Amino acid sequence: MSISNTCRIEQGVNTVNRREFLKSGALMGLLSSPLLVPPSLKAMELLESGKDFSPKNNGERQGIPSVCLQCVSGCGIIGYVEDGRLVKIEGNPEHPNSRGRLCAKGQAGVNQVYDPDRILYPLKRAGKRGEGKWERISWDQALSELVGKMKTLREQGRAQEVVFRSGRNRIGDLTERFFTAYGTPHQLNHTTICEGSKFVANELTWGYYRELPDVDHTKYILNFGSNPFEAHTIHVSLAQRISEARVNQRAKLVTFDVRLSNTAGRSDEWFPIKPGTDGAVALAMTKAIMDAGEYDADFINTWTTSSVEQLKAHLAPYTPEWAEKISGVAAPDIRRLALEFASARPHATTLSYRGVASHSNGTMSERCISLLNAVIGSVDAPGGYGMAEAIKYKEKASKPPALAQKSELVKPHEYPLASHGVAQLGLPLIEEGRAKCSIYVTYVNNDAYSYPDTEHMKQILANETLIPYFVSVDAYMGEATLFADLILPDATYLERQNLEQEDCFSRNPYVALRQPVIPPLGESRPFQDVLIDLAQRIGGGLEKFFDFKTMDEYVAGRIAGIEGLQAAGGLDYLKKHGVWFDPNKKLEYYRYKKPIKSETLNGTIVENGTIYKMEGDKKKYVGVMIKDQALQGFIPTAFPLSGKFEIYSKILEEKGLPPLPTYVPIEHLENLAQDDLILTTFKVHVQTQSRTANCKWLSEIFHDNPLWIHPQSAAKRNLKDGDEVIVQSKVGQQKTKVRVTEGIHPLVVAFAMGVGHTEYGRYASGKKVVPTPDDQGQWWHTFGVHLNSLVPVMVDPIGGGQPFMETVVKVSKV
Ligand SMILES: Nc1nc2c(c(=O)[nH]1)N[C@H]1C(S)=C(S)[C@@H](COP(=O)(O)OP(=O)(O)OC[C@H]3O[C@@H](n4cnc5c(=O)[nH]c(N)nc54)[C@H](O)[C@@H]3O)O[C@H]1N2
Ligand SMILES: Nc1nc2c(c(=O)[nH]1)N[C@H]1C(S)=C(S)[C@@H](COP(=O)(O)OP(=O)(O)OC[C@H]3O[C@@H](n4cnc5c(=O)[nH]c(N)nc54)[C@H](O)[C@@H]3O)O[C@H]1N2
Ligand code: SF4
Ligand SMILES: [Mo]
Repeated sequence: MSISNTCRIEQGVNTVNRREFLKSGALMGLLSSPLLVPPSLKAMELLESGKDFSPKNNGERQGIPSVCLQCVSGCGIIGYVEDGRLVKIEGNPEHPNSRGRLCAKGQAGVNQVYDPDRILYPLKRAGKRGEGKWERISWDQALSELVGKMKTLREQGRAQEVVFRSGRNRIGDLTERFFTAYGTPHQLNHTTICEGSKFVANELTWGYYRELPDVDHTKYILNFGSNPFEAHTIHVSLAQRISEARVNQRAKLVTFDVRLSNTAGRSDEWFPIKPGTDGAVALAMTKAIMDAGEYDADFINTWTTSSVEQLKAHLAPYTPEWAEKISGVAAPDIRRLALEFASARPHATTLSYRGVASHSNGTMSERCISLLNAVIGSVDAPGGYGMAEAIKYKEKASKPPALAQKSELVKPHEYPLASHGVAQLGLPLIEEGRAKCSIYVTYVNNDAYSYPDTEHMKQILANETLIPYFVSVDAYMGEATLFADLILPDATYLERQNLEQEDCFSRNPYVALRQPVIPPLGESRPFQDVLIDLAQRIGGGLEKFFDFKTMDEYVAGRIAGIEGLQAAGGLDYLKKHGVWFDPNKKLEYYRYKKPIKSETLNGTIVENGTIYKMEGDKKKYVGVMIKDQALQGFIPTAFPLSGKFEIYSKILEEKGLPPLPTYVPIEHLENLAQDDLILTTFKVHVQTQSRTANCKWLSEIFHDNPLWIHPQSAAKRNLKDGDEVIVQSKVGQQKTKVRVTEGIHPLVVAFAMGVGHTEYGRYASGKKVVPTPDDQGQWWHTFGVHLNSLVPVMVDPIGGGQPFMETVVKVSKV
């Protein structure tokens, strides 16, 4: 059963492009998400012909390998170019993670390049801020204006009045280099409007920010609030492996989601859980496992900071019956699933994402979920809850020294454990006066669409006293970019260059190259090149840290220390193949048990069982003593951990927070009034966040997002499918339509992210940015409703995450 909105394929126009596209993947995807399209024969032929995708070998049609950025997953692609025009994108079969598969969004990347509303020239504001009137200017004029302002500020000792914000920034190494050399600590990211709380939970518990479930070998997946068949941050690579595991080793997939997502619909069992209560279910499952004696005592007693006795005592109140009252998941099911999960050990793993992380108890709930893996000893086991490892670059170019000033915008002092910052507070704290902002520079960012309380965010962006000068580096007219004073037209991801790595489910760490498959259109320029240029123009020492002339030179410098890649041919190899990995070097299982070489132990000290090396007055983690052996342990990243799996967290204890995984009820969801509902939000298979609704092929399939509502809740409000409603929260109200469906918890209403734009060009909003007549047969004129203006800015007090999935609302018929 498909629960996505019905598409209108039958009624659309029949251009050749479109038909090819549908044949090649989108239709198949719609019928059977996940959208996994095998590489075509053409790609296979190329592969067999000596694995060389370089243009000269392929005659008229050039195939250039690169990396997709329609979402964050980093799938390998091949862009096919005919007569200088990008005509098609397919999967790169050499890529160890995506293995030649691509989703519909990946294929629609062609649309990003040729979007008729794309910004191709530098633009200067000509009317009032946000009015949408622009004057085309030259690059020289644009950069002179910006450089003038930035130089003056810096000379006056006010470099910290420049605030930089990026969203999906894949050149963070360069932007950090630039803005640190310039002298501002205010470099905001978007992690906490995404999955920040999950990262913090993992960093507090076992060091690495994200788990790498070994789905290839797993027999049991307990999925709390992720939707890997449509979303998840490594979507295609994960979805294809879950599908295979279910066939190959009959792995069982159990999903907890407030809504019948496409993953829930294709799971063995789906539980419509009450929002924000996953932690309670996970704790009750853990208790059931402990009570039945189905736990791994050795792992708990040896490798964690807790013990079987302590855990049993702590879990005593968390009975399945207790969890049933909180979550709505029946106690017998909780017991049964817990024992099934434990009996598959160690080939069993949890999977979780934003359905857990995007709550005000996100960090704690995520810790409850990782505990499940610890008690059954599946941590880094075959088929279990693994850990990725990145290949380290050794920067050749010298790096600017760290700045002494810390940023109150990036890391407000109230949230000392929010290691990835608190992105949603960035603009509100400027308004509060926490830091002065004279120039706001944004890159791949959309505060006015993707953030909570968007009407308020827009007011801040419109306020020239708070933000006197706003420069947006963008390729499209995003809702935030509309407020800019200066727009620098970026090249699309198909026209720019950077290195890429994502956690690889085949346990093959790899390095991939995103490279231009065609030169930038119009006068657009990759921001990476602009940064190199700006550093020279601003000078004053910045140029020292940008002593490379081109991205080629910089990228070659970063990979110079990777021996295997160098032996294979370095940058040339990456340009030909798009990706490099050492097939003989798979991540081993149980790496935490690896002995430490005796020479590494020279000059180390041991404190409470943790081995350190002193670097100046700083203790650097080396390993952990286990039964008189020096072993690698769980390597800390953001926090000073012990090297054991920290079920008991001293760091949390010191902050007065529950040191053991604990269920923290979400107060405002506990005290709902009779007619209150909980507004949640989700991703769909063919749109990504704020960034793909301009793709004609995608918006043709998905352009409307009526609010999902359960028949019982609809009946109480006298609503039928398609009726108009007003949704009201404490920060705003908005009109939308409803879709009545059994596939949602009766207390919940849900809207899809990705559409409902008010800008972003004709295909996303009906508004033309560039007045060309060519609409390529656009037949839809509804664009959905985005409800982020109803979501209040909130903060998970531990991990800093923005709770997007717990807005209390009233829904009434218009
Ligand atoms: N309601 C709701 N809100 C959500 C979510 C949700 O599920 N529901 N999800 C959250 C999550 S997980 C995330 S990660 C965030 C995502 O937040 P977004 O801001 O949507 O995502 P990004 O991809 O970081 O930034 C996209 C913006 O960058 C600009 N852009 C697009 N392409 C380019 C380009 O090639 N170059 C440059 N320079 N700019 C470009 C455009 O203005 C575009 O709007 O949203 C969060 N907000
Ligand atoms: N197609 C597509 N793929 C994407 C993206 C995209 O925009 N589109 N964005 C990428 C990014 S940046 C990210 S961070 C990932 C996000 O990947 P996911 O986290 O997998 O996706 P989401 O839709 O954000 O949230 C997952 C699910 O949480 C459910 N949920 C809400 N509240 C609760 C709850 O209290 N408990 C439980 N158990 N479930 C709940 C929602 O119904 C939703 O189905 O996806 C990435 N991949
Ligand atoms: S999953 Fe993401 S990276 Fe992979 S093809 Fe789809 S949009 Fe591109
Ligand atoms: Mo995200």
